[in-house]
Amino acid sequence: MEDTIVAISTALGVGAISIVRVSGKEAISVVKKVFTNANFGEAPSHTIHYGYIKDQNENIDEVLVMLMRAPKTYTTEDTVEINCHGGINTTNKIVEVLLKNGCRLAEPGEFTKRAFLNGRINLVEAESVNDLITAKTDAARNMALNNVGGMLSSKIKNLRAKMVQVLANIEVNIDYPEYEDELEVTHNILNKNLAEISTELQKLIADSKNGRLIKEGINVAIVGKPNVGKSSILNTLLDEEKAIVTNIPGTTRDIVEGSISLNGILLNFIDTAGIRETDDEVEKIGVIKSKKIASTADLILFVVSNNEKISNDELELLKEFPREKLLILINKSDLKTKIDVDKLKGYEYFPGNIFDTNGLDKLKEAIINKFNLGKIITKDVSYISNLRQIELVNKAYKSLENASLAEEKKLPIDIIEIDLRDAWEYLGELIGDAYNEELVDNIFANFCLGK
Ligand SMILES: Nc1nc2c(ncn2[C@@H]2O[C@H](COP(=O)(O)OP(=O)(O)OP(=O)(O)O)[C@@H](O)[C@H]2O)c(=O)[nH]1
Ligand SMILES: [Mg+2]
Repeated sequence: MEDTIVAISTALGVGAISIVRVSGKEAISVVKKVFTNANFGEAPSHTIHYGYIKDQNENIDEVLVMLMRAPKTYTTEDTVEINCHGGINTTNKIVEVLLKNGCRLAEPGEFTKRAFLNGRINLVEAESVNDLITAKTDAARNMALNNVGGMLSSKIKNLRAKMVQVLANIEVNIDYPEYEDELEVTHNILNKNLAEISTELQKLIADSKNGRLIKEGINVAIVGKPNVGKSSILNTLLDEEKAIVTNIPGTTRDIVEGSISLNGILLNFIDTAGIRETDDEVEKIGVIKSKKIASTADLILFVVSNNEKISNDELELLKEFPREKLLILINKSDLKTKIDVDKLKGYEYFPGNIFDTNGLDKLKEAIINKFNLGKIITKDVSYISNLRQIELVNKAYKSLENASLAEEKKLPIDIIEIDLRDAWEYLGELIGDAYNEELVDNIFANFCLGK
């Protein structure tokens, strides 16, 4: 935190402009040493300056430099952003010059980590910055932006405030146990408040499923035996010739991926190698991979051919997958029906083919129904959405349930207090009120360099 850090904040590649960001106590004095504009060092905050970045006497690039003095900056420290020409050599050279003059290269996410450690944003807001950068749909971006702005953390803070009120009430009782009436009142209030908080936590947990869907989308593995038309289906869905299609069984060897947005939710389709017994070494690896992809997918689109009898191998394979994760597409419905659909009794299946887009509309409809996508509110929401957050809210909920149970049994009030305090602490951990250094390092390690 004492070091002055530097990093390229834009993607490294050829572009009109790149931004090199510097933050820390020496940010202004280091840049002053390598910048030709003489007014820069004494200029007021939030001003832009024109000049050249130089390496001793050699000009490196013509730049615009943004000067932002603490504390109204991203990190709350003195911050300088150099807008240079967006060439790889130019940008790297500017970083090199700054390193030579006293900066240290920032770690991934270190600017945002400083914003957190310096108290400008809380942990949930910091995580949302990353969500915003990686958002792939309008809904994901909208949710992340709300959370960067504090929508989710204020929900958590309100819950904690309610808990504190109840805790204070309990404290009064522990301090003045001689008032019997007071104890009765406390139990009544406690009952009502615990129920209220519990409902809100339950809602947070229930909504987190939507949060994950909005943020990560749905992974759909397209699996089945060779030649049933899996890759053709992928191409039709994406409206793009992404995967190779031939009438030779065993065409697809490796996975091919592509995504579309459905009701604002990202569907990631993963086409896999047709599953069959084979002596071909490459195909074997493909088959193992297909099964692995299917086992981790949110949905398995199992493709069979309308034009063939369903084989025992296919029926055996179907049994390997959890039924609730399966949708069966009877492809090639334009061809003569030879399949015996009775064998698919108990499974959710529907016909389709790659020439009739309405058929694939049915597939989309089936996915919408399966994941309740029609009911998900994707606008102006602030769901919890990562595993860390979900785990902590679950822990808070469990502690609260224990408190409610103790309350029901009319156990001594200080026992209830312990559970309630635990719940309050878990939510504190969620927003980073209390944090563990290793955990914080882990969170920010997933960020891009320069953010
Ligand atoms: N008539 C008809 N032919 C189809 C349909 N879908 C795919 N095909 C044909 O079926 C053959 C196999 O298609 P692919 O998409 O390569 O099949 P696959 O399941 O990916 O096969 P592997 O990669 O070998 O596992 C090709 O000749 C396609 O043109 C369909 O709906 N109707
Ligand atoms: Mg294929």
